[in-house]
Amino acid sequence: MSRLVAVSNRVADPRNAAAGGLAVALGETLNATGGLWFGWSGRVVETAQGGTPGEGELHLQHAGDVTLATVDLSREDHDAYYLGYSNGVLWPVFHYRVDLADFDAGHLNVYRRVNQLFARKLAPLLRPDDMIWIHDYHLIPLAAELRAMGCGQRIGFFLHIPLPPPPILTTIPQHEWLMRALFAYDLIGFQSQADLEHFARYAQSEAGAEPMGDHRYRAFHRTVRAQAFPIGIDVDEFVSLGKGHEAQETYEMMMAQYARRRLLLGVDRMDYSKGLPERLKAFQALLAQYPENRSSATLIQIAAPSRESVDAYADLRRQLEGMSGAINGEYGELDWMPIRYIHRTTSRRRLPGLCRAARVALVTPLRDGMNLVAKEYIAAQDPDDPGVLVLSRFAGAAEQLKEALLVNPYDIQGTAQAIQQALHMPLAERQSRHQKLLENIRAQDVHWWSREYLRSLAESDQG
Ligand code: ADQ
Repeated sequence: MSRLVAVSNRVADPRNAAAGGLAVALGETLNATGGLWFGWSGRVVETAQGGTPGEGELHLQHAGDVTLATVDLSREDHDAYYLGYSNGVLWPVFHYRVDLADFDAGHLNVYRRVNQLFARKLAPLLRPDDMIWIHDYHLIPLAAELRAMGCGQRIGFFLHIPLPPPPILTTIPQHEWLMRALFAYDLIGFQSQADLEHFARYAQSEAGAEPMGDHRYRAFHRTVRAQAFPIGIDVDEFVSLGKGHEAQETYEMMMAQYARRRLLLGVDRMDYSKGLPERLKAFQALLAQYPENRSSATLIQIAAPSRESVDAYADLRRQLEGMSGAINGEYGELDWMPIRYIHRTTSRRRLPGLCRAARVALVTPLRDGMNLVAKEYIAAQDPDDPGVLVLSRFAGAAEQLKEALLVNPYDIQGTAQAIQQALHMPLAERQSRHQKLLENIRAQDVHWWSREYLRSLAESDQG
């Protein structure tokens, strides 16, 4: 088996399974192959350290058999690459929010320069038969930069966020450059069939690509394989986290406090893609239209701080604070507040307990690559008395989780009705929906995801 080289914006210690995410997904293969994980160190150095601006220092660390290689970034590079282009242009447009994109700020050059820097630092660490797996929108041009330096290894890319259809994608002035860069990979993975279809449509209509069968497309003098690989969670790990002391304690505390009440739960990063204002409006509509929920239903909304130096995120924070205050002011009683809004990260160890205590989960993004909270909620339920998942049809997860109550989060009244249905769903229906959902997230868990992806990468023709 080839050595796995994983590349992502942030790097984690794969021995720390409780970190969740990519550490769990890639840890197994990285360990088995004595792999290398490369990315930004998370450190911003105020002045470039002895070199040309942006020339970051490389740090090598060992985590068991895995090598972690990370690079520092200068303030200027970090701000333009990470905040400016990745999160100021690619994130909003890929989430269909063209209105929030800042195309004029000129961050593209630095986005490219940082990818070149990563390529320069990574290339000397590579071996000829390595298999390289690059993750997410921060690093789209990395393979092209590595190829320009003569790297002929198999290189795959996985996009964790959605890919919008051509009329939206082409609003990015450099869309052709970005898509050409994608053709430097051997395999491109998307979260959903919808994203894959958008890629195929773009490739055909904008790049004149011919579909060649077996998931392959040829354009820009290269052939690339493109497929959907919906990312999953480590179900067993989340279930065992749920048996831990902190999860149990959280569950018991919630059950004691909300014994007479119905608990609804939202857990997200504070991000405009997650549909948080619309969710609060739908909850408000529930209280207005179905008064039996007053003094009874409580929404705990946890919104972890994220990218706070980007304006749109600071605006969202103010909006949510205002809305939750207004709804609590209108409907609150001396002994009941409808919304508990928490602007902090919850410990991952407590999360399963919180999920298990909630009768209903509201996972209602306006657009989401996948959304793992939906899957974690299912994994945390008691199969004998499971809660109900209300899920946006615009989350990648909706392609798999058909037995959830699927909603259009822009339709406030429709979402309120679905929440009401969830709160009153008979036990037998809850059980049968949950059983199918659990089978689904078990069949396509995170280990399935990395296995399938790496198998396809190993099989893909090069170039
Ligand atoms: P995110 O946008 O960060 O990820 P998501 O998949 O919902 O979104 O969450 C990732 C992880 O963060 C989950 O394990 C979740 O439990 C945790 N998390 C989220 N909010 C939290 C909070 N308030 N407190 C504690 N933990 C929290 C991107 C894409 C998603 C895609 C993932 C993985 O935007 O669509 O599912 O990558 O590919």
